[in-house]
Amino acid sequence: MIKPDAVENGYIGAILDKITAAGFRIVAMKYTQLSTRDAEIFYAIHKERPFFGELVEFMTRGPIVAAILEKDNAVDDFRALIGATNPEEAAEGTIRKLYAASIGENAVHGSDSDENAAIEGAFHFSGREIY
Ligand code: FUP
Repeated sequence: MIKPDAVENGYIGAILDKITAAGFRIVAMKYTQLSTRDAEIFYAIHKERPFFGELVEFMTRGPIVAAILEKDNAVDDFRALIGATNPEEAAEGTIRKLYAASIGENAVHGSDSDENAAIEGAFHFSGREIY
């Protein structure tokens, strides 16, 4: 996902450019806004964390871009491309270093495993939206 902060700041094009330049193929994509229920389901793993309320508030405050990306070693390579969760700790040139302001508003989400990528892809897209 390209998160609401990056959409608000006009970074959709720049972020998609970095993603495709890094060799990812976009197999599904949509511009949409999460409801509170959507965000609570998507981030259910963080339900007990102190930042959960703020995370849901942030993720629902404006539109996002959701996408499924395909590449060999996609999960690890995408996490390397986006950088550390906290942009202050993200490597130079990574998407979060370039386009994110804080750990709470960090521009992009990437799946952390192939299993979660399948779950998260199915959360956003039906089979007929995947090419
Ligand atoms: P990541 O896998 O890098 O997206 O990071 P996590 O799954 O650990 O966290 C998901 C989201 O929770 C982050 F993108 C932002 C939010 N978060 C905070 O707001 N504070 C924290 O200390 C950790 C995560």
